[in-house]
Amino acid sequence: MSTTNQKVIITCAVTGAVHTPSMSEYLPLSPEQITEQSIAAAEAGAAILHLHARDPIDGRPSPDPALFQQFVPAIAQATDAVINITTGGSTRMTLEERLAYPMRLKPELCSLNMGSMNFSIHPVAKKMTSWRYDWERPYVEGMEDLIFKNTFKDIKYILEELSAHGTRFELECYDVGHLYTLAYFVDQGLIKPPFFIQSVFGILGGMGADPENVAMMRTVADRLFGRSNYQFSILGAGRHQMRLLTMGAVMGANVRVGLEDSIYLEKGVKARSNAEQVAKIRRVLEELSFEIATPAEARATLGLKGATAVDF
Ligand code: KMH
Ligand code: ZN
Repeated sequence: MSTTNQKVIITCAVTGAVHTPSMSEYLPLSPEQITEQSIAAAEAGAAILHLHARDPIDGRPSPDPALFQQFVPAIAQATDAVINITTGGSTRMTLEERLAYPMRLKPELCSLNMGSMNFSIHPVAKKMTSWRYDWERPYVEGMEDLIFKNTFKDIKYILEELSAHGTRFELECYDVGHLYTLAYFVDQGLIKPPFFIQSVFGILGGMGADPENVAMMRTVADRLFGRSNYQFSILGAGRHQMRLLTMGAVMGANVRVGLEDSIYLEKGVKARSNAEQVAKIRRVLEELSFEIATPAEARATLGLKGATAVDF
């Protein structure tokens, strides 16, 4: 059966750990900014909010549970969007740091990165003419020599520890091999359908944002899992964002936007908020007669435990 008539779940990744404050003045950094932009993104149509924390003093990515607590409960109180907490953190954080807040909150949904890889935006440093904070330049340039570590043991640990609390996963797949890694964990009985496969295109170190790669990921996922056992979703980094998401939706995928993935709204125009990107993809999809999923519909589709089962 075709799944292309299904409602589209919009995820918004609000701030992330890739972009730095000097790259966009609109990137939310403080708990207040993250709260305000998350609520606006949900009001614009995002059913899922993917969240990282930053130090309010200088905007550097932080795994500190006390910082997360300054915005996550406030967002949960103001919206019914699904709260999705990163377990990827940043390439500089230890696994223990990355899991500190997810283990405390026991959210409905967490990201889970399906392999170790190079993951870098160091070429952007050459284009920057000034930096707002001292940490930014070494942070961005240093990515050239860092590994985003997600070993089989790490993935197994995250699956075991968080599944025990009923948390499910946004499975970040940056390459076709990551689908086979997911299939391995399915075989091990560590994860059950429906799988929420976030296919990530256009990250330096992962697969490129070519339409053929979207088709390949869809084909391999169909073969490994069967279409009725997974939800496909598309993340296109940087300038690829809106076009790749539109292509994905036509293929029956859900979509992810947000300033974590792109600071632009269109060529040469920075997004002034996360909500602007949500509103844009929503506009495009509705023009194509797609319906947008509510948070309740996203919960039902992804088999989530519900917001009342989270330790806010
Ligand atoms: N930054 C994205 C490409 C995570 O937070 O676990 C992937 C991501 C990782 O969202
Ligand atoms: Zn993230």
